[in-house]
Amino acid sequence: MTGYEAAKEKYKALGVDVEKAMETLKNVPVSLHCWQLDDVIGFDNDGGLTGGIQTTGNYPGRAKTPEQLMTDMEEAMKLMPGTAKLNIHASYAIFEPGEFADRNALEPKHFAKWVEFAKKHHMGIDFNPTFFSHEKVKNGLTLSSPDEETRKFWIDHGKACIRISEYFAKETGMPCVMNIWTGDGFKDVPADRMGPRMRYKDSIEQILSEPYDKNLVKPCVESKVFGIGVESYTVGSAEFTLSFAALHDGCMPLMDNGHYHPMEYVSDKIPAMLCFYPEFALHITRGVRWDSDHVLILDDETKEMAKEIVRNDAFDRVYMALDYFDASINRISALATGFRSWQKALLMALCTPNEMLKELQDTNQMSKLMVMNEAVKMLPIGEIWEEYCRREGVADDLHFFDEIEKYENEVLKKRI
Ligand code: RNT
Ligand code: ZN
Repeated sequence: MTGYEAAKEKYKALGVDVEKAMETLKNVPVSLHCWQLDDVIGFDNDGGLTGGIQTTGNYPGRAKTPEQLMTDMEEAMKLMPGTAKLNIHASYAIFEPGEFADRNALEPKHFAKWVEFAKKHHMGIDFNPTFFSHEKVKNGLTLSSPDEETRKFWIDHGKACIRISEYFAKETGMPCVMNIWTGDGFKDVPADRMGPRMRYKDSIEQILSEPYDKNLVKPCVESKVFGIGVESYTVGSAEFTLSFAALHDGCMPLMDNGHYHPMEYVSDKIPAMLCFYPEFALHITRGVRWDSDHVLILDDETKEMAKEIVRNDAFDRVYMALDYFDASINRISALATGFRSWQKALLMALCTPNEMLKELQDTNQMSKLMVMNEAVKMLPIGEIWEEYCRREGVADDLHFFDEIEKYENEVLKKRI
């Protein structure tokens, strides 16, 4: 009997079908963000990353051109089991030599190369208007700016992005989740907290008034508690975005688990949201003490979030996207490690005897529940993971880095 077969029997004794778990997992799309590979810089500006988020580190080999970014992503994808969906930002528009379009004038054609890439890899595409790293961010504000010209510019950007999202959905045959996040806020105590929020509300309403097919484009609004340089006040707070989504049909809320106070857990928010929202989106990341966007690893909260999606049977209601960026380590390793960690968390959740544990809770057998929860942690999930990687044709954990080292020596080190 192989290690996998022995492990499979152990799970079977608890009523878990690991074959079914692997089958389910490999078809669940997880949005893979291109921005880990170039430190969130994009191709439409040379001013670097500004606007409430920050990458740290200067590990060599950053992707500097669309070609490099795409090749790096392909390299990372060779190391990832499961199904990835491409996630890009408007700042990743690809222009012909000599061509340029500002954010308010972006068109589908500026993303044709991404569509080509997605089609080649049978991927859907998710999209994000980029409300940062641009000179028109005025005094830290975009959609909530009191300056009408500034606000209009960013509304027009949002509308252009709706049209581009619809183009992505039509081309790939998969709906496009379009996420609105702005870093709008204040460093110090504001004199008016409601005004910017009323303007933000109006701006998003104007963006969403752009005609689009609701089956193709899935807009969402991402909240945040604070950002770098905007420590005192964030316009798009949790209450703001949740209420906006609740009261605007077709607009989903997006929860990024780095965007709450450190003792607030998105794993606990997921089932609360499932009671009310037909669909919502997640940014899965790892905050270390704050919204530091560390690469996702298999830590307790990551596992707990996966459990809440799986045991509530919510794969078709929760849009899962990754969102981390670390510039201090090999970026391909970072991208693939985070994706694999989320796959592991989902696999563990799918291989958990959820029905049995729930029954213990419902019959108030809390002592036994604790014992069984601890027992489940020691089940041979590693064997199932290795089998899953084998079937998906990707390296196991112990050989994963060999590929990366090879690519680093042959490709990344040669980049200037
Ligand atoms: C920033 C938000 C946002 C970005 C990406 C690049 O705090 O999490 O989602 O990370 O849009
Ligand atoms: Zn995010």
